[in-house]
Amino acid sequence: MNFIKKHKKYVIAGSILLIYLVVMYFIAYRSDILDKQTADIIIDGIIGWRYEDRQWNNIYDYEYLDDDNYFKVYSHNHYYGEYTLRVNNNSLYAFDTNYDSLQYEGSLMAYSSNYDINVFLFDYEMINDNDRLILNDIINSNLNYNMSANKVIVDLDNDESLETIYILNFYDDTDYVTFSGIYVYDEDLEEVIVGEYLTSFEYNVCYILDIDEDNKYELVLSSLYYNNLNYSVYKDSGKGYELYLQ
Ligand SMILES: [Ca+2]
Ligand SMILES: [Ca+2]
Repeated sequence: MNFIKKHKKYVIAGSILLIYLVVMYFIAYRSDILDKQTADIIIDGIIGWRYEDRQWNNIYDYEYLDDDNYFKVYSHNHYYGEYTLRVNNNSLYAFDTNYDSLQYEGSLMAYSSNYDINVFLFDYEMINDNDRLILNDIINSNLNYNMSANKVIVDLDNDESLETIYILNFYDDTDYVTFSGIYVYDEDLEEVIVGEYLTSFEYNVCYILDIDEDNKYELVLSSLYYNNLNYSVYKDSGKGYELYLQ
């Protein structure tokens, strides 16, 4: 006790130095972890993104998909397991350890990463009368019967309050898309992610996943333009969802 009192100044200085070193160590440690994070995300063999050196880039070369590289494979509402992949002519082929190929219909998303990527599995739900009232208000018109509208309910920002994502597509008599929109509705706040009149694009929400470990989900949207299917990632920038990867 006397020793501490006697050398109070040195004890305080030593403690501050120690705390400083511990904090600096954890900052350097965290920085080192972030530097080493890598991920590949591939959708349908149509598009892929790679995270490396703290940035995302498009994947153009799929030759690296060797037999040792196992990906976690998903549809929007199902996790299939781990498979090796082949990409050929914009198609994705997944093989198990016996080299049997995965039989699937529709869309597949696959990722391989050395950090946690959280995937939210969901089913599309039909809209109800209350949704119609909300949507009438949002798009300021009476919803006609040539409309395809679905919703997905999810807590996008991890605040324990659920958001509703509305997916709307209107068609005219020739099945031409006359309006396509994706909205996020949170109590009485709505946000337009995409919304286009007189468009040939048909948008849908295909995957919901957290690709960057910030506990907030990104949205993977598909856009169908005539027969041309493409995907892009939208991320909440803090001021709403914005195009992040394409
Ligand atoms: Ca929420
Ligand atoms: Ca995120």
